Amino acid sequence: MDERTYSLDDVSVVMGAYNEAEAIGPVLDDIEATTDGRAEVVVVDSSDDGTADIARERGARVVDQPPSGYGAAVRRALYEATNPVRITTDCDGTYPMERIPEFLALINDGYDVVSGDRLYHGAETMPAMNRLGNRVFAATASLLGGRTLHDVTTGMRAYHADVIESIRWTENTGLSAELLIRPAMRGYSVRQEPIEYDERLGETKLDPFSGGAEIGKSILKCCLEERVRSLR
Ligand SMILES: Nc1nc2c(ncn2[C@@H]2O[C@H](COP(=O)(O)OP(=O)(O)OP(=O)(O)O)[C@@H](O)[C@H]2O)c(=O)[nH]1
Ligand SMILES: [Mg+2]
Repeated sequence: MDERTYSLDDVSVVMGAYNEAEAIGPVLDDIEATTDGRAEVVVVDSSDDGTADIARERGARVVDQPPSGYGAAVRRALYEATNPVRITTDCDGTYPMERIPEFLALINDGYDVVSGDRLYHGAETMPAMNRLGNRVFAATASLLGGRTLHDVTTGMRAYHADVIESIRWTENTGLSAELLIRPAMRGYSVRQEPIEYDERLGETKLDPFSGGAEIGKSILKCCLEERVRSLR
């Protein structure tokens, strides 16, 4: 990757939003405060509860998309973003937006991916079943991926845009796992950074059973594909 030092003007913060009227205001206000309003904000929206209006009022770029799942929204948001540092978040109030400048500093230190690790601090606010599921996902991805991965489904990461643009992304609910596993297995430098994780505002959009099964399948598929790729 290039040696350029990036500022907050070079950051795009991106998210999918599906009926997050309760949460999106505070999330966008936190981003505004922590970046001095300098970051581009892209929201891919599938809501019918006024979420898009709240986002536009706060200066975000809103892209409309029919409800098509987490990954379809986040992938589109990552591609719509125009800046060289791309930071993902959920727009549900769970992720610490005040850590954005630190994530940017780690990209400037030379990391290609900075992944917010919710499990390091115990993730006590995460529902117990999700916590258990995430530990199983991390152990599976570490075993099959050949390096220790701590929190493969976190929604908060920073990426150098080259990583986003040089890999073909295929997963939907499992996109977050794919966004960590493929770069890690291709030798990009990945930093796993402990973060706090808060309770969600509003309703969850993920069914823990069908969603969990889909994520498990994505982990197996991505690890296997990357192994085969490394042998070619
Ligand atoms: N545009 C769009 N956004 C979506 C869709 N599904 C989920 N999202 C958004 O993707 C993010 C992740 O969804 P969450 O419901 O927070 O899933 P989760 O983080 O696994 O579950 P929680 O523990 O409840 O937070 C949120 O910002 C959702 O609004 C969709 O079909 N379209
Ligand atoms: Mg969430």
